[in-house]
Amino acid sequence: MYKGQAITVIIPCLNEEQGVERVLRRMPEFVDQVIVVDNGSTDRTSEVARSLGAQVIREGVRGYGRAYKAGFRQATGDVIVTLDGDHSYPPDAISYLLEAFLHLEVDFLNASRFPVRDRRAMSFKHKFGNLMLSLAMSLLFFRWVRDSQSGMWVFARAVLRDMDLVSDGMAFSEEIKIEALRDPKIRFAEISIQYSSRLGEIKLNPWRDGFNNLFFLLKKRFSRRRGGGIL
Ligand SMILES: Nc1nc2c(ncn2[C@@H]2O[C@H](COP(=O)(O)OP(=O)(O)O)[C@@H](O)[C@H]2O)c(=O)[nH]1
Ligand SMILES: [Mg+2]
Repeated sequence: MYKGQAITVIIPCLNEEQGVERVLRRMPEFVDQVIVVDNGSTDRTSEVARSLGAQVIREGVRGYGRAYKAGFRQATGDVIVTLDGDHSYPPDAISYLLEAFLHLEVDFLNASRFPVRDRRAMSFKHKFGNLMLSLAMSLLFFRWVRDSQSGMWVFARAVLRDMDLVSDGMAFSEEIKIEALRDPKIRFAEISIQYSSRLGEIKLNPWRDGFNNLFFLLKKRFSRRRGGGIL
């Protein structure tokens, strides 16, 4: 519990045995439920996560978005916090983000990786790609978002009820922010965190996922909403 709110942390993992161990060892005591969603890891990700007290969910179909949707269905907390299993996002920032979430009285808080202080954490190509995608999202949805691709968010579980989340892949990260921004009932804010270099191998394919995400933004902007939430 954090100031009367039950907290669920969700971590999607694909072959992150090294990173997830570090992340789980640094998980704050006040977190009530830790969910690791694994779909197809061939290393010891699930065993390591279970041994460190996480609830491990197996999802049959691959994909970052798919994993999150499976995790959301099992979440019981009032507030959901997400981060990668690669130890690039700081578990120590969870208390700081929750404090800001409550203090700012928002419903969705995005943790921005920018400005990146650790030069090894993100290559120039990645920074440039991230900037372009965030710029595209800001222009298409009329709201300045510094880091549309961040994987660390803090939000009230209740907001999922009205979200139309269709992406099963990496575009899920921008989609959940778009759904938050589009809904006038959801108060949105963004603050900076420290981002560091990941442990283990990157799952993102920069060119393929970059263009997919750009295309997804356009599709999301100009297609009709399906309506109905995911929970
Ligand atoms: N369960 C699951 N997790 C995934 C999948 N793809 C990526 N991930 C996890 O999602 C997080 C983000 O992937 P990552 O390679 O770090 O991408 P980046 O942070 O955008 O560079 C990591 O914890 C990955 O292990 C997937 O298909 N299934
Ligand atoms: Mg990552």
